[in-house]
Amino acid sequence: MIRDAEVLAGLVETIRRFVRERLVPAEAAVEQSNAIPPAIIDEMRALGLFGLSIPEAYGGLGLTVEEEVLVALELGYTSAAFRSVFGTNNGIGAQGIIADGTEAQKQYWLPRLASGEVIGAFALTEPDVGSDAGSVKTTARRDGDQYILNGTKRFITNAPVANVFTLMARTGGPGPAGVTAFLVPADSPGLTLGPPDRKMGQRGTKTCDVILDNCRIPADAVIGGVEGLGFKTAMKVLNRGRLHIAAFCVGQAQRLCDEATGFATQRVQFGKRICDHQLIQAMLADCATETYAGRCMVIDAARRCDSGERIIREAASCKLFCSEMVGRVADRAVQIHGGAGYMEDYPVEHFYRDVRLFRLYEGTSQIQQIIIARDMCAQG
Ligand code: COS
Repeated sequence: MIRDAEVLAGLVETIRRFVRERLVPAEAAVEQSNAIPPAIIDEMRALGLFGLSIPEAYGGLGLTVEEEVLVALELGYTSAAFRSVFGTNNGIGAQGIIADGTEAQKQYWLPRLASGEVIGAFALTEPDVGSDAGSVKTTARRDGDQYILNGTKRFITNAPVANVFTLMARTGGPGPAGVTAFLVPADSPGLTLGPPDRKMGQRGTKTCDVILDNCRIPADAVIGGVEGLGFKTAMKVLNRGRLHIAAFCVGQAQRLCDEATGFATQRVQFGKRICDHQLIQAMLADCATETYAGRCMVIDAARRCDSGERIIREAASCKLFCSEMVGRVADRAVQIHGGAGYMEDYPVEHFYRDVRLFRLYEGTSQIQQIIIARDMCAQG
């Protein structure tokens, strides 16, 4: 749902310019330094990027899902590491509070997340708990007016810079119903961080373990104040997150299309530009067609979400198709570049590595297939 077409067009255009004029030129430096320049982070704050999806009542821009998807399509045009700076504040690090938090939790955390004063992160995955998210092993034991947390959370995006974690821990029996969501401040006694993860791609994105060793937090840190709802909170967060990731993948695919087309129109082999060779044309056309298909499906799913439809299956379908699609597009973009595509001098080299993650996080492709097929069978 687009609330005010003119205001949205202005926002999208501002973000488009920021991405293309400030972020794209900084990509190579981020690859080299494995860090986002602080000046760029300040500009992101000034643009309101930390609060895109946080309701206006709590200091954010309160974008509808369709508006958020249109912004994500623009953000996807540059290295994924840039989005990760503010991605968790809009997505997995804030949506749990927005969906299920108490009014006091919203009042305290959301304005701080929206301004970027506080960085939020989402701690669900553990060393032995990945796809089977309902089997969380981290424990939370009530002790008077506190909980005591024990366990390890793994691959937590933005953990090295986070101030607060939406963290899932077990308060009850086995399975999803025994999981509770907590808001755990990073400075809680007993919380420490592991060393930075060394990843295949997305250089500049910070992830590490979060270790809880008799970590004490106040009892009012339970999201929504009720135990046993944490798995459902996590699933709600992931539904919207999956749609956002899907739109971001389409943005990445668009960039890869443009890089491949730019190269193919310059490079000459066998006496003509390679874009005039039909086998190259086939790859370009497949890239453009699949990117367009992804764009259509994420906008459709976002509109359905804004109109109140249940979009669990659609969000999973978008995540599945768009993350797999951008992998194929990246592969073709490297192929069109030939040997040059394997060299760091061309952006397709790191995009190829970067996009591999989209098929893994916020639910693997196989998990999306399970969600889709289960939903189909349940509907009869
Ligand atoms: N949205 C809303 N509610 C959901 C949901 C969703 N996407 N998926 C499950 N639920 C609800 C179910 O309706 C069920 O509720 P009831 O108990 O009231 O019936 C409850 O949650 C338990 O669901 P289910 O029985 O389906 O749980 P499973 O243990 O079988 O697991 C999957 C379901 C596999 C879908 C879940 O574990 C999952 O998404 N895993 C991937 C985790 C992931 O994405 N990790 C990435 C790390 S975060 S970056």
